[in-house]
Amino acid sequence: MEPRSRSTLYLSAFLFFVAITTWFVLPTKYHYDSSPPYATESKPTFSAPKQNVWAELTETEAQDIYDFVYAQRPELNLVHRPKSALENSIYILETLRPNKTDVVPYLFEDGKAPQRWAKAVLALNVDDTPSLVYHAVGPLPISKDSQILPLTYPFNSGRNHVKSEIKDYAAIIKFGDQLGESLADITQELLDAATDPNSKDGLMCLPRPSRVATGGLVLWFQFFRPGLGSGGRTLLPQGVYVKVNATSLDVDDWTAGPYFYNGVVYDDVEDFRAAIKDPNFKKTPPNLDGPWTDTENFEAKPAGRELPPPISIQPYGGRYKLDKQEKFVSWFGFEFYITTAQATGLTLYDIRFKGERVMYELGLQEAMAHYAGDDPMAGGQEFLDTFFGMGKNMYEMLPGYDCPAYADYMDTHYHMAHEIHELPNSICVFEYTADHLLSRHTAEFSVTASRNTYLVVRSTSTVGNYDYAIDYIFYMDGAIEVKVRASGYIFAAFYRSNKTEGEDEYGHRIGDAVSSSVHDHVINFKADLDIAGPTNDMVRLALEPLTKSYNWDQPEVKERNTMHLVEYNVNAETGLDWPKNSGEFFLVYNSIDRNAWGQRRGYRITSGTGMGSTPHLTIENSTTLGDSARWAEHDIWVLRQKDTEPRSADPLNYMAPIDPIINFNDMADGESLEHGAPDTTYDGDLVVYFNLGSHHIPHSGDVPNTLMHTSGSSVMFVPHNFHDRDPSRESVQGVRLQLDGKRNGGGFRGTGEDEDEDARADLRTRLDRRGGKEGKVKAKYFGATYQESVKVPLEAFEPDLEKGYKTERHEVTDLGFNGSAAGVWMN
Ligand SMILES: *[C@@H]1O[C@H](CO)[C@@H](O)[C@H](O)[C@H]1NC(C)=O
Ligand SMILES: *[C@@H]1O[C@H](CO)[C@@H](O)[C@H](O)[C@H]1NC(C)=O
Ligand SMILES: *[C@@H]1O[C@H](CO)[C@@H](O)[C@H](O)[C@H]1NC(C)=O
Ligand SMILES: *[C@@H]1O[C@H](CO)[C@@H](O)[C@H](O)[C@H]1NC(C)=O
Ligand SMILES: *[C@@H]1O[C@H](CO)[C@@H](O)[C@H](O)[C@H]1NC(C)=O
Ligand SMILES: [Cu+2]
Repeated sequence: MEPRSRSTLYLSAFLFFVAITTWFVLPTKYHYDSSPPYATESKPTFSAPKQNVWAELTETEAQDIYDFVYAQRPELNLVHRPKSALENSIYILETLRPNKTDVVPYLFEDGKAPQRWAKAVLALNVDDTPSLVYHAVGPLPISKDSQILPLTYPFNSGRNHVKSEIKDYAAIIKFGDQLGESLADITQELLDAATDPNSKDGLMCLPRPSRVATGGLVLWFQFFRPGLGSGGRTLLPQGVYVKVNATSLDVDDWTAGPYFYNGVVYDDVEDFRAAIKDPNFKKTPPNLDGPWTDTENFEAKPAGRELPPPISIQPYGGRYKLDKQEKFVSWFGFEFYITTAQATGLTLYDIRFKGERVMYELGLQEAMAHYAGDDPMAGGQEFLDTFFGMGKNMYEMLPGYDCPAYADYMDTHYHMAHEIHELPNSICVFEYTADHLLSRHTAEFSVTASRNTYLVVRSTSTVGNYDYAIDYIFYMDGAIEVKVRASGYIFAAFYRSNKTEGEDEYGHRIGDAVSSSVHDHVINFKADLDIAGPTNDMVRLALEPLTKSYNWDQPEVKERNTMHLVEYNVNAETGLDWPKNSGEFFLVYNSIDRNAWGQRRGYRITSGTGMGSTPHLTIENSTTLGDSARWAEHDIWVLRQKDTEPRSADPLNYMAPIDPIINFNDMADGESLEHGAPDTTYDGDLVVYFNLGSHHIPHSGDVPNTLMHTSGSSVMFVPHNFHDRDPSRESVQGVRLQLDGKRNGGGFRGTGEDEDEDARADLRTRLDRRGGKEGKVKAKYFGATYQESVKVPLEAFEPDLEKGYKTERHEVTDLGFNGSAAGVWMN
């Protein structure tokens, strides 16, 4: 790995916080696990029941694969670290996740572990065009039986490669620098600055690539101020745009122009220069950097800021079990494995609740941000963030801030361009007790309350300007929530002051010369539901208005306006949108299993605890996206499970939107979901894809950064007749206060002398009788309580971040092709 310089800027923020040591009285018993929250050694006592067959490649495996591929493919002249896109190399190396068909016998039928294979993305120069080519290498460990095969089965295009029109990323950046420098007179006049990529005040001239239907590559360059202090460059677009015809593979053939400024298109640079010299030329104010882009205010002293806020502690230790080696988690009946991939970050596998299957797989597929606007940058801008790597950009968590100080952390590793990269403490696992209850009830002589404690698995991916915090949350009733919150800098548009009509058509003005730039975030997840087993049905259970005459209503009420349940089967693969007025329940039922009441055992899929219903893409048939992200067009999809359709998207779709390597339309193609006789070819195993995200209309409060509560969205999977009763009753912790009742009634009976014998007998089996006469209230706890005072070490609420933070430099992507799935060019 490269040597890295320590970023002191990042940590200095925390020096401001005043640590206050708190001593609780009577530290008679010291339960607190005082190992630092960054400790990586796993508790040796717990191990996963099976091997994590989805686990990322080990360093040894990767090394063996590199050696094998170099030896087997000498004709490719593979280099370790390419200096240009025309050198051949093994770009990405990671686990090729085994087919579900091969894993299920291992997990559930004592079958043998599936073969282990690797996925290698080779960066190859094919006919002088850089291409990324998927291969499968295996079985592992490398032996005489191992092979290198083209990997095509996961891609419904039938191809295993995508061509890159970006032959030479460094040349594009250099072209932009030179273009910017050649326009120094213009930028001085309009923006009061010149292009200088090496100066902290110099402009940058950066491209938005776009592949046009005619087959050519067009780059729209725009000037940006660098925003070095904060990283806030995306708030600083400058409103001067240049189109570059980059169709030719030879950069010397590229041509610049037309130019766009203040709503006017100029054919070439001479027209532009002439117009500027015209006394009637209308300038629009530039978008200058300043304290407004700073993320922190270290100076503000409103009342209250001198004290730190309340935080959560965990004095007696966690109740989950973690096998860090196998990345296996067990908590109050939930069990699952975790793995990671460079493109998609975390995926959870084999999620069970109280021994029963709930999901085979749950994980991110793609994260899109799609913009709109009347300028050449915002008007065609769209990001598919797996291309930049939602896993590769999963940076270290800040203990005490990203996750509670007591959280457990796991590292991730990935293999790229013949290097192993470590992302330390990039996954955290912790329990948290909400500030609100899971259940409560007050009766005449009693009150009962159950705490809402849940388990969170969290990671944060920073893709350029945006940070996505992704949570998988497990609740004691068997519910599972997937939640995404985003923060960071919006990608703003330049605001032209000559706008007169429609000035708020694509966002709000949020500064002197900056518009908030409306965009849709649509973030796709896969949930391979196996509700009590793989054979499932999906239904829409609708609550519909009804006008009906009931015989018991006669003669007074001839017809009653009321409502009732109507069930609709989902018989074929389709996309669904959240119903109006939440008027339908989307349910996945086991096809055979019933609960004690004869009801099909199921889970409901519902929009969860976010800013409202989770959205899909507003745009129909997006010009920019082509066929690269058709999953964004509805909220929920239900499809047949197939080994040949492991994912809804591929990162390389970003490079070939018109002819993507995976076209989701061809996956969701209306195949029947009916199963059993007479058609026995389909076993009823279905997969759900769902979208999180937001229609983001940023406003003045998104500056400097978008806030996590306004960007939050979630989908929940909630048991629906899955059990006979609420299973959380066995797990929750709470209290029942029994008041000194003197008579029957009130929901729970009192203990008065006037009760008849039967009622008293019943009561004795349910409650301890109140003891002596000393108090009026008896508190009866279910689950353990805190028993003694504890001494809480400072680390438990204010981790020493200067000591614990391991990362020395974040290799955050610049949203260019360099460092994306399209290649990395070390120079
Ligand atoms: C996984 O399934 C696909 C599609 O059936 C098949 O082509 C491939 O060989 C399988 N992989 C392994 C390792 O068996
Ligand atoms: C591309 O990224 C690599 C790795 O971060 C870096 O060393 C190199 O300087 C970058 N090249 C350009 C042209 O930005
Ligand atoms: C772009 O440049 C190519 C040559 O590199 C040329 O063939 C093509 O006509 C140009 N396109 C336009 C729209 O000028
Ligand atoms: C202002 O912008 C509009 C397009 O939004 C353009 O048609 C017009 O020519 C511009 N006016 C000036 C004076 O730049
Ligand atoms: C989108 O494409 C579909 C299928 O070709 C078509 O039916 C629909 O009218 C299109 N909508 C728009 C707005 O282009
Ligand atoms: Cu946004």
